[in-house]
Amino acid sequence: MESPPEDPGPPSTETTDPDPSGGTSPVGRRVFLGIVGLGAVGIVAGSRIESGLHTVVAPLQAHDPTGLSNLIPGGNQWEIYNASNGAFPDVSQEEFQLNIDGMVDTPLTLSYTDLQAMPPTTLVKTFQCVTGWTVPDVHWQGVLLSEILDRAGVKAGASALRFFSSDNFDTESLTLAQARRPDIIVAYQMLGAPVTREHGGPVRLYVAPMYGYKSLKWLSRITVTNEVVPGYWEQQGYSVDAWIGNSNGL
Ligand SMILES: Nc1nc2c(c(=O)[nH]1)N[C@H]1C(S)=C(S)[C@@H](COP(=O)(O)O)O[C@H]1N2
Ligand SMILES: [Mo]
Repeated sequence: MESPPEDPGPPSTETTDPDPSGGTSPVGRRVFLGIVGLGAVGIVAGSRIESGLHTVVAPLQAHDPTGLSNLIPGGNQWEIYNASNGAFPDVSQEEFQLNIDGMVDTPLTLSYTDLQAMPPTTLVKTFQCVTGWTVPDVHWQGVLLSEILDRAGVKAGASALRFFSSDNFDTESLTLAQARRPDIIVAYQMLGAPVTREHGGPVRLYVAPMYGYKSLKWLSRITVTNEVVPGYWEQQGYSVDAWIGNSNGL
């Protein structure tokens, strides 16, 4: 048998070292990546696989080194990502608040019902994680970022948005121009129903033209600013501009 083509491997061998001291790791030893495979047949649904830096360094490789996606019946199904400590934030629709602050004329606090009362945008697209798994024809509904920005009023000199999660861990950024695109929403529905807790509910970002890591889960705060700050996954080596098919992921 011929051996398979050589895998270029991760860009830096340093990052594959579990580094029990936590000292030189770009991530730190407290970081865990929880992945729950939700197969359509449900065989692995509910199981939980957590490991330390082994899976955290996975994003640096252009495939799924955990092999987890192969275990999911039918393939092409959701993997639930939570780069923090594996505990999903638990925020009810009633207590949910989205704060918009920074370089705005009027800082806003929007409730779930405030978002639902704004003009809705529906998007249907294949969801694509940079590690290679995809889910076709996912329905989303939410509010365009541009609607929210117009309501708050963006001050002169602002050029970027920073997104915070109630996991208090992952963050994301977009340029102001990207954020005003018609295919980027603050989503309160996913898969035809309210966004579930695992998928980042009650409200997550959905950045349709970019890889999944831009679609920050458990969205809690948007800060209008003048600098693009790389989020957690980008600190692991992924492109800040995560255009599907035109970034360093695959
Ligand atoms: N807060 C938070 N948002 C996140 C992530 C995460 O670890 N934490 N993972 C990202 C990645 S890499 C992907 S592919 C998608 C996966 O969405 P899902 O967990 O709903 O399948 O969420 C993105 N948003
Ligand atoms: Mo991802």
